[in-house]
Amino acid sequence: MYTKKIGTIVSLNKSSFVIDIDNKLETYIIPNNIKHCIVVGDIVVLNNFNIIEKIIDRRNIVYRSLFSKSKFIAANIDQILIIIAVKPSFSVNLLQRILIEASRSSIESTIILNKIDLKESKHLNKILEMFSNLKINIVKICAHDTINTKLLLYKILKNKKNLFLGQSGMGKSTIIKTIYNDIDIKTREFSQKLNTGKHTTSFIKSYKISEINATVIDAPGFQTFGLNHVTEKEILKAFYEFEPFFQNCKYYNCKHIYEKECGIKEAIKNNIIYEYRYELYKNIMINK
Ligand SMILES: Nc1nc2c(ncn2[C@@H]2O[C@H](COP(=O)(O)OP(=O)(O)OP(=O)(O)O)[C@@H](O)[C@H]2O)c(=O)[nH]1
Ligand SMILES: [Zn+2]
Repeated sequence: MYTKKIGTIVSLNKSSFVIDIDNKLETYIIPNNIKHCIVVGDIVVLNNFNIIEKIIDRRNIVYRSLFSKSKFIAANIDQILIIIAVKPSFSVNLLQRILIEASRSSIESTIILNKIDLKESKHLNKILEMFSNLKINIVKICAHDTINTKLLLYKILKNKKNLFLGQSGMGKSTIIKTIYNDIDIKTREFSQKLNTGKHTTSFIKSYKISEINATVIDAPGFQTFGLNHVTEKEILKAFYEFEPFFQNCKYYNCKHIYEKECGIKEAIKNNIIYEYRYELYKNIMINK
């Protein structure tokens, strides 16, 4: 009999993928012709021979790109959590880039500040104040404090497919270990399937937290986030506080970079727009 199976890709490496079919994990080889087409979070149809026959239309796809080279991260996401930490220092530019990608793909985003047991610098406080005033959701945790981390994050993650992104060293793996139920059989089953035996962040993989009906997708830490695929209009959309001032720009196609009579520049002079945020805008527009 010809039976088709539908499942969600939970992990990928160069040659094989792990798929969740009705809560059971199965591993198959990726055929060469679709190697670069599938991504974690994809819902796919397998034929009798366990070959991917179809990728169901994606709600969204998160990726980064450098020149014409794109790196898919995950698909069908409800929320992006950007992990930063009190220490070591992190790139605000990178954080802003992820916020832009979230805005482009119309996915809500939350900043998770980890390691609040360490002392925050004045600079960090200023950055956090800026994002907070811009109505960007910030949640502060100490991943070593299991009870409170679970309490805070479970509320945010509940009933959602959550993508965790962040630079190396911010504590992403520690957070995932903290919120993930260690005794859940899936952990062991999953590790065995991938033949790692322990939790390492070397490729993108997802975990189910059944208690709260949530999925956590863990992507390896990275140092760059190219936005070559994002249009200038989409970048501007992420700097939504600029919008009321466009009408004061002399030129209808003002890019707010080289033009002199510019509503955005005027708003910065009048301390209405954060200069720091504008510098991020300028830098990202020039070096997408
Ligand atoms: N003080 C403090 N240290 C933490 C906290 N969370 C994580 N760490 C430490 O930060 C270091 C980095 O944590 P990881 O979880 O390995 O970081 P990561 O972001 O997953 O890094 P990669 O695996 O390189 O992507 C480890 O030494 C952790 O013990 C925290 O809340 N407070
Ligand atoms: Zn302008």
